[in-house]
Amino acid sequence: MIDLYAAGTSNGMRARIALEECGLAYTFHPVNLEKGEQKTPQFLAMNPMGQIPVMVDQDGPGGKPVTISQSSAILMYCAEKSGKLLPKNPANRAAFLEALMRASTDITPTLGAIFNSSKIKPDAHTPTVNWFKDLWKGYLKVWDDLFAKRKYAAGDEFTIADLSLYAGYVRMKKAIPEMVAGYPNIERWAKELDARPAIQRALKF
Ligand SMILES: N[C@@H](CCC(=O)N[C@@H](CS)C(=O)NCC(=O)O)C(=O)O
Repeated sequence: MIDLYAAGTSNGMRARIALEECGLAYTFHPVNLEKGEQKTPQFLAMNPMGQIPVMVDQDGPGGKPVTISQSSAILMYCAEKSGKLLPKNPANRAAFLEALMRASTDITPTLGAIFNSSKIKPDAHTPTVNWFKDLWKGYLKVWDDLFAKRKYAAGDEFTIADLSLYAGYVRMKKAIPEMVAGYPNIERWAKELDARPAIQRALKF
């Protein structure tokens, strides 16, 4: 029995997409971030950082319960538990780890910086927002060039690196569509992922 506590942010989507794509049954518990539900004593007992997503697996390794936060840790956990979406060829592991970290640690924090600095004080932060927007565009240009040569984020195999990147991409596309426009190879890749039933189920927040 797995419980997922999340909201429809890129980090929340990343975790939910992982569960759906790995075929793991779970109960979804929506967390209202505006109401501060991530700061209640009950939530902080699961994740003292007071942030979503959090996953609780009553049937962790050795049959013991596991509580885990950090969207990319949840991605890895789901992939390892299900034996899915990790590179089969060990020679591809370095490229896989690189793609996963690029997607998880470059894309989502930059997206967060753009959203949060525009939200907090839009006028005062224009140069800051623009700096992060240029950073984002630079990252997407590199991904676009990569997708000209490879089918998926880490090469020929579809892995959780794709899921991580997709969560950030799709969140930005919904919020500021022009930030993902003009990258034809990314669009080709995203279109394929858009059509995956597991991803469609996961995005219904
Ligand atoms: N590095 C963490 C970041 C988690 C995070 O930033 N969660 C945000 C939503 S995307 C959150 O819960 N924000 C509410 C808050 O900080 O109070 C991850 O990958 O899961």
